[in-house]
Amino acid sequence: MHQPAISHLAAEDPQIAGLIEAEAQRQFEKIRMIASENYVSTAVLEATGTVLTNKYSEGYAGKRYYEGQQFVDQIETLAIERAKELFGVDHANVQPYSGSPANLAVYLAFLKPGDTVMGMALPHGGHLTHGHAVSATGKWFNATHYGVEAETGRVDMNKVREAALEHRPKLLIAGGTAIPRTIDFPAFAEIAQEIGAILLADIAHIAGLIAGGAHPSPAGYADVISTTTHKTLRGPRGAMLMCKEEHAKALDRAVFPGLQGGPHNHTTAGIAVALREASTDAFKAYAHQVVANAQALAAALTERGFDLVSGGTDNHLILADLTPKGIAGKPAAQALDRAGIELNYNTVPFDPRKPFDPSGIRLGTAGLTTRGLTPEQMPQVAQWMDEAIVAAVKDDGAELDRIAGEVSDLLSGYPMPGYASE
Ligand code: DSN
Repeated sequence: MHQPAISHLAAEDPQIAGLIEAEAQRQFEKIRMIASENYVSTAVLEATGTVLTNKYSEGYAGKRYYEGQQFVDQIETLAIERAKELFGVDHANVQPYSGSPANLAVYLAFLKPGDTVMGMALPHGGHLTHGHAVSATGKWFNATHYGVEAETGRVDMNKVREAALEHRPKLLIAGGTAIPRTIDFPAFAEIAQEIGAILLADIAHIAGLIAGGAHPSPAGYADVISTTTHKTLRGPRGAMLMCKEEHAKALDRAVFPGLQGGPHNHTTAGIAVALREASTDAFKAYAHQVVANAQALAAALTERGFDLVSGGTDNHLILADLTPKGIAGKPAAQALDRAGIELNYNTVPFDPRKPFDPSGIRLGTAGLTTRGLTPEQMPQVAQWMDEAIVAAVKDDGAELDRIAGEVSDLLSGYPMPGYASE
């Protein structure tokens, strides 16, 4: 059953309630390894499902356009103060609806259409909003990109510097969505300083690792830090922007009234709760365990002949090229899902295949670590993955179902916040 219970919903709308219950059970039974997903705490779930959803609050604490902000102001201020403390920044804005609007606010704050930006290429691990051609950021700005080296799967900071000196972007972006290695924020800052660019560190994937001390922080190096709140940070779906004091006004204005209307107050409350959780010793241990699990899983996959981009991982994320396994990413991801192992197909750097049918898979350990799995169990996870891929190649559905049963048996012993097995 979903926790907190959804009995009112079940009475009012059994169809939707039934689907939510089914989703809760699905999340309980699967090893969820989509690298951008996690399980929020029951406290975060409760905060996001409250009467705060009834309230409009355009503006910022103390300067709202509607009355009745006595409590919302306090909630948003708490979220901001917790973010500032946790990440060691001068200023935080907790209103962006999600990562893409948060990044767009940075463009609005610092750039004019047509200005040059430079981010990591999407097929090399960047994000759509880092100037990809199909994104508004690629259509309205002059986007240039850096990537990883074919031999190492890693970014060569000398090449980033050369490209930055050639293109002289006004905005340089560090970070992305499929980067298994430590991001060198000091080196990015040095380059940004040399060319007079604003440095944006997009830490959406690694925010929880940074909060827990398991990845170096961009605070003190980047002009602006953007992050979603729902990945390794383990909060509700939302985003934050953090910056040095000198950029606070420009960023706040870009978020509201530049791009958004009223903030989602129920999400703000959930973010505040998640930030408090992320400041605990238990969360620090969690962040380090996420990395330990990813490294143990990477080692076990390598032993089984998986070709990992960059040869392993420093964080929560693993990117594998399945070409040596004789299967493309999409059919593999579909077979793994049937086998109870959820991840996504993904392009790998220099992928000869198309993004909708690429060569690789991307996986992460934030969710399975929240469930309580440990490095000792990662060889078993790698074995199931390997067996499922062999079964997919042979089109052996029965074998996939056998693995799904074993996965579900294992996970039945690991509680999931938000769900109570009957
Ligand atoms: N969808 C997110 C991810 O999976 O990394 C990025 O926006």
